[in-house]
Amino acid sequence: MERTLSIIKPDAVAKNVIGEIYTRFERAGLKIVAARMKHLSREEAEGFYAVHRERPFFKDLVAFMMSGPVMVQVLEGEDAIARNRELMGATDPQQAAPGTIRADFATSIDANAVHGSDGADTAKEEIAFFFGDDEIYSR
Ligand code: RTP
Ligand code: MG
Repeated sequence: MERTLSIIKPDAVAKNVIGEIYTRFERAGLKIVAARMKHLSREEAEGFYAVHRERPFFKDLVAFMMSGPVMVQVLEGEDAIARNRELMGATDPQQAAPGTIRADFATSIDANAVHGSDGADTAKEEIAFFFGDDEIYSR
C-alpha cells in the first residue's frame, strides 16, 4: 500500500467537479483516507511549491493556488503515486491524454485542476505538510 497527496486546485473547485474527481479516484481503487477544504495563505502556497521557487512561473502559480479554496486529500492504494499521476494526465491539458482529469477539467497549464505527488519522497513530505498522523484514517 502506498499513499500520495492530491490537491483539487481552485479552478476545479470553482467548476463544482470535486465529486466527479473523487469518483475517478474511487473507480481506480484509490481510497480517500484524509481530506480537508482549505484556502491557502501565501505562506502555505509558497511553502508547498518551494521546489519551484526559482522557476519563471512561480509567482503565477502561487497567486493561482491562493485564488480560491482547494480540496486536499491523501489517497491510499497499490501504486497510488503513479496511479494518481495517470488519472491526472500531463501538466499541460493540451498534452493530456483523453479521459484524464486534466483533459476533461483543466483550462490551462496554470489552471490545471489537480496536483499529485511525483515520487515517494515528495509524497511523504507533502502529506506531512497538510496532515498529522492522527488525521489519516487508514482502514
Ligand atoms: P503539480 O505539481 O501541480 O501536480 O503539477 P505537475 O507535477 O504536473 O507539474 P510541475 O512541473 O510540478 O509544476 C507545478 C505546477 O506549476 C504550473 N506550471 N506552469 N507555465 C508553465 O510553464 C508551468 N509549468 C508548470 C502548473 O500548474 C503545474 O501543475
Ligand atoms: Mg509537480
